[in-house]
Amino acid sequence: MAKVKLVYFDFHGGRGEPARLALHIGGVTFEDQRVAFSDWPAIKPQMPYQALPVLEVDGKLLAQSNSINRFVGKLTGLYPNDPWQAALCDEIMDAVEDSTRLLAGTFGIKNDEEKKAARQVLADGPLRLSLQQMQTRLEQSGGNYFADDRLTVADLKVFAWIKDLRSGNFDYIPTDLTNRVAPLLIAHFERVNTHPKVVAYYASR
Ligand SMILES: N[C@@H](CCC(=O)N[C@@H](CS)C(=O)NCC(=O)O)C(=O)O
Repeated sequence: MAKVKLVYFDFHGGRGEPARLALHIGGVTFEDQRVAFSDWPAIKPQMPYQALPVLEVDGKLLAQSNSINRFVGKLTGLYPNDPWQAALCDEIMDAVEDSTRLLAGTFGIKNDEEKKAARQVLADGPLRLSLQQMQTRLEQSGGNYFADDRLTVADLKVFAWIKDLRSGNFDYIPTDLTNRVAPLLIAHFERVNTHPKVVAYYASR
């Protein structure tokens, strides 16, 4: 049995959360290394792209969140075998990455008024559009899951993203944005959130 460690920051969300959930759902024993922000500068240079998440498997490092999600999805049975369904799974994970990058682009804005303006533009424009597009893709895949008509890492990726958007952690991103513009994503969020293994995961934290 491979020795697996997931290295990510210490919060429920972000790019590391889908892999944590997938490993938990799949019953894979793993070390959940949570890096304090104060420890990050010392660890950063050792990471392949100086960023997290990073998955360590028997001492070997794998970076880039969606690559980790695919690998973990294959380990846990949460990634489609069918090439087309796998591609749909990849597509939605990349769509979430596009939006994540846009929001991450505002993290470094020091001036609060500038940050407010930038985030309002995002919320009213590209983030809103992306949520609507994801909702359409969900409908086109049958309405319940994004690929393979069952839970996959794609659903966990969207779940973690919607969780982040609703968290209130991002000033000036309205927490009800998804409710207003993409209600089917909220229904999808609840579908994942009430999965017995997801309930058990958060209850254990
Ligand atoms: N493309 C990368 C982006 C990774 C990334 O930017 N991670 C953020 C956290 S979500 C990070 O490590 N930030 C700290 C830093 O860049 O110093 C991925 O998908 O994993």
